[in-house]
Amino acid sequence: MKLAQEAIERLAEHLERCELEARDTTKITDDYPDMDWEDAYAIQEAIKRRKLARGARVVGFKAGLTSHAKMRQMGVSTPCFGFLVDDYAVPEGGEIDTSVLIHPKVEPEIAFVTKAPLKGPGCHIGTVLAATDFVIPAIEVIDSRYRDFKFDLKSVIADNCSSSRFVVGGRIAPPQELDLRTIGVVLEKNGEPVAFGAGAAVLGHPASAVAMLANELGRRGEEIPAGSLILSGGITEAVSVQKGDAITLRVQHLGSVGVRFG
Ligand code: OOG
Ligand code: MG
Repeated sequence: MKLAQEAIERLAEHLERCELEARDTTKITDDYPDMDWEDAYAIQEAIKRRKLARGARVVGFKAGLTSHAKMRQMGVSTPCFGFLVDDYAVPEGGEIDTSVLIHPKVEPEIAFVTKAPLKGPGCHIGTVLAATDFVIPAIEVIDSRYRDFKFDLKSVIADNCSSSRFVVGGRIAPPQELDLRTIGVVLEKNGEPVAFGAGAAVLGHPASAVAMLANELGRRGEEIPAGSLILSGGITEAVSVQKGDAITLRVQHLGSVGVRFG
């Protein structure tokens, strides 16, 4: 760790204020170029503690930057991991108020819901599929607190990987009934198809993103508890949305899920 606890708490407060007040900021590594990976995750943890103190509940986790399309779009080469709280959940078919967001984008994802704990190191696709109760289509809404979505990996980890909202819906299925590598997804904006892909875009198989998350948490002595919802990462580039847009995600064999921006 390179940063003092006081700086970690101050940066967490700053980033969370930007989230709650829908304000953007420059990336924190501009002011703290020496901060390390541990500092980045410590800031994310301090943001989590602030939310828990206000009564939020952790409902799951997310993996981000797990496809080449996303890594290319954001100019990074390694995935990042964050947490999800109940405040981020939006009901299927619901409306998201854009006035409380900065510059939202949507991503087509496959979400996993676990029935057994997953504890790394040593997790792989097999352990993940065995611990998965079902998979379900998910639209993730990301809203980086950094101006124009310009960040590096440490800054985005500190910012809880741009987490903002998520919507799950459509059909659920046990993962053994599907080939998650070849499963096709179509993302539609106002009825027009705008992005397409297949599950293999996420690290070859979306379950490998969940395995990486479990192994990363394991290094910190934590696990993915049973009953967690995990977003495995955008299959395509993220698509910008504005007030008035309607988004539908269609996933082969798993129906569709939609959300509107008001
Ligand atoms: C970081 C979060 C990326 C994904 O699914 O790749 C992410 C960002 O691009 O702002 O959630
Ligand atoms: Mg995502």
